[in-house]
Amino acid sequence: QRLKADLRAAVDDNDITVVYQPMFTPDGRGLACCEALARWHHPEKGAIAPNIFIQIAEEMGIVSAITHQVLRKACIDCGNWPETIGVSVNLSVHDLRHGDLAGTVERILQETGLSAKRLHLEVTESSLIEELSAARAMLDRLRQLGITISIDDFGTGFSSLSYLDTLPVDVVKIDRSFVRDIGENARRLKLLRGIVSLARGLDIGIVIEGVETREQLALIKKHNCADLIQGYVFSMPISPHAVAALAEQAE
Ligand code: G
Ligand code: G
Ligand code: MN
Ligand code: NA
Repeated sequence: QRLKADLRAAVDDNDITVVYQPMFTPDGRGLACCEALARWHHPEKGAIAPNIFIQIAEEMGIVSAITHQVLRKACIDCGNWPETIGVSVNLSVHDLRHGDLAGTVERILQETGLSAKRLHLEVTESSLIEELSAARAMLDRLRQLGITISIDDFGTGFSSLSYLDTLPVDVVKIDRSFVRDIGENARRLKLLRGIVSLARGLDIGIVIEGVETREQLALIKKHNCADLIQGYVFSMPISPHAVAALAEQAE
């Protein structure tokens, strides 16, 4: 109960902060985009894990206020990076169900001056499947603005691969569970390659998440499994200033 009151206060005070995890081309040279990850530093308890406070916010019905706060901060921070770098913001299932997200996004882009082409929005596979009929029109509208829509945690939501071509998405972010064992288990690598070739056939971009080791990276490169890589092998989530520094160094 106390935590709920504290979270409400933090959201009201604009205290949710954002860190960024870069996505690189597989050669590690091109920094293409950064995923915005919400952080809450509790005055006494310290850092609270995002999956915990996001779930509390969902229960309290205030998660969209967090989405809007993260969106605004992400658009401002991205505006300070080189133009080739985009930013990717996570949506909650509530954002698909309630409110006028497309209108809010449009307003935030206007106010911050960020080009829609630089903004990506991530919806988890499970929330997309759950809310597809409600979300389709809104996602289509966002895509018409020039925003990129990604399916997050792809492969964990039990959607049928056969209808990937009907979803309003541009990119799949393949869940880290598909990468974990590719070095040890030949069947896991085959499964990953199968998903990748399917997405490629549909002109859908591919991000592989949770790449931790050089060995995993080498296999992904060898089999040309990804357009972009996000994972500890390249970078942890970092501050907006660190992204700018990294971009400079990469140039
Ligand atoms: O870095 P990590 O521990 O940040 O993130 C844990 C989980 O919390 C991930 O599944 C991530 O997608 C989710 N998450 C992080 N930031 C946000 C956010 O701003 N909104 C939503 N809905 N989820 C987020
Ligand atoms: O669910 P989502 O894809 O939004 O998750 C982002 C989460 O994944 C964050 O908690 C981030 O810190 C975490 N993460 C990022 N890279 C790695 C990695 O290489 N390995 C693991 N285990 N987690 C990662
Ligand atoms: Mn994500
Ligand atoms: Na994910």
